[in-house]
Amino acid sequence: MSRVSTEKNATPARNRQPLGEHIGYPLYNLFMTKRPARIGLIGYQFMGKAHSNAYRQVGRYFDLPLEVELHTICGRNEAGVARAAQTLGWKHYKTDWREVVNDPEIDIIDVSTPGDSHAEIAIAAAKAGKAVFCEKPLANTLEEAKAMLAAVEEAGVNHALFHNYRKAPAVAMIKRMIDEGQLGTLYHFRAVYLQDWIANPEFPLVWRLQKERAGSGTLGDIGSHILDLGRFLVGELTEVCGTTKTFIKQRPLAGEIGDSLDAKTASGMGEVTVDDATAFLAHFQNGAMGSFEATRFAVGRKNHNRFEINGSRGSVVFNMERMNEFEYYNNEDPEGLRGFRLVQATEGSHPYAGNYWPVGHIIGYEHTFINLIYDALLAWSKGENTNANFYDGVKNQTVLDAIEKSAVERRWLTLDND
Ligand code: SOE
Repeated sequence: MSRVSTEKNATPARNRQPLGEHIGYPLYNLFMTKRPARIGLIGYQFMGKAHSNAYRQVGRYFDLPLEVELHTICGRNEAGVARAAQTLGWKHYKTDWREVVNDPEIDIIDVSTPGDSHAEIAIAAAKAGKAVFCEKPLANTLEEAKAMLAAVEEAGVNHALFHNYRKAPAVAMIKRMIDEGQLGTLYHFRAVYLQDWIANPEFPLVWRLQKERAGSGTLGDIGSHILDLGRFLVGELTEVCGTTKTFIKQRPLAGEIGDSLDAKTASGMGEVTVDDATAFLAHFQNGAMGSFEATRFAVGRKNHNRFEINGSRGSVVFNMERMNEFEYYNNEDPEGLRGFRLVQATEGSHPYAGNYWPVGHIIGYEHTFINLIYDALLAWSKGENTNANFYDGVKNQTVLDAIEKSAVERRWLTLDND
C-alpha cells in the first residue's frame, strides 16, 4: 500500500513556543510592556468581516493578556477596502499587503485572502517578525503548508489557524468529555459538511471554483473543517480512501465579485477546475473508523456541519446549525432510561459560554472567532502554542493531499505519522 509521506520527523505540536527575547519576536515585548498588539488584516470580504468583529469584541468578553488594536486592513480594491475600514472599525487601510507586513508598527498579521496568497503573505510576515493568524485551509498545497510552518518556526513567531469550529462551546465540551474518558473507547467519527450555494448551474465561476486560486473545492474549503474536527476530537489518521466529483463542469464567468458566495455573472463561460463534492473513509491511530462527506450540492443544506462520535461508554452528536447544543447518549444510564439527551452548552461550566451571557442565552457563529483569538493570545502569553496552529495545517494538508491522490489512484493510501 502506497505511503504518503507527511512532515518528516514531525514532532507533536510544539507546545512551548520559546518565549525568549527572540529577534523579531514582537509579542514577548508586548506582554512585558502591555502595549496593545496592532493587527494588520489582509483581506476584507467574508472572513475579513468575521475576524474584524472578533478583534473588536474579544476584549469586551475576555480578560485579555494583551489588548488588540485594529490598526490596518488591506485589500486590492481601494474603494472596497476604504469602505471596509470605515464599517469594520480599522484605523488605516492599504492596498498593498507588503506595506502592511513591513510596517514596523504592526505586530500581528492576519491572512484572510484566497488560498493562493496564504503562503507568500504568511512567510513574508514571519520573516518580518510578525505573529501570524491564517484562514483555513493553511495553503493550497502540502509544499506551501510545510514552507509556512518552517517559516514561522525559523522566525520564532507565534502562529494560529482559523479552524473556528473547534471553538464552539459544545465542540470544546465534547473535547473535554473525550479527554476525560466519558465516551470510553472511540469506535466511529462520522461527519458531513453539506452546503448548496453552487447547486444552481447559473452560479458564476468564483475563485473558490478555480484550482489555481483555491487549491481544491469542497475538499479544502469545507472538507478541511470536518477533517480538522476529526483530528482535534479523535486523533491522527493512519489511512484514507477518497473520491471526488464535479457535477457542473462549465459555469458563467464571474463579473464584479462581491463576496464570492454571491458574485454577479459576466458574459462567457469558464471551466470549473475543482471538486463539487468529496467523500472519504479513514482509519485513526487509536483504532476508530472515520467517514467524511463534504458537498456544495446538498440542496436545502446551507451550512450543515454535523458530526457523530460513538464510543464504548456513549455517543455525541453536534450540528453547527444548532451550535448551542449537542446530543449525548450515556451508555451507562440506568437500563430502560437510556436515550439521546439534548444538552444546551450555555452553562458557565461550558467552555467560553460563561464569558458571554447567563445560562440559556445563546451565542452565534461569530463568537467562535472571538473564542479562537482569545485562546491564541492566552496561549502565546504563556509561551505555548495555540490550537489550531500551522502544525495542524500541515497535518490537515497532508491528509487532503492523500485524499486527492487516493481519488485519482482509486485506492487506500497510508499516512506516515512519524
Ligand atoms: C464557504 O464554504 C465557507 O465560507 C467556508 O469557506 C468557511 O470556512 C465556512 O466556515 C463557511 O462556508
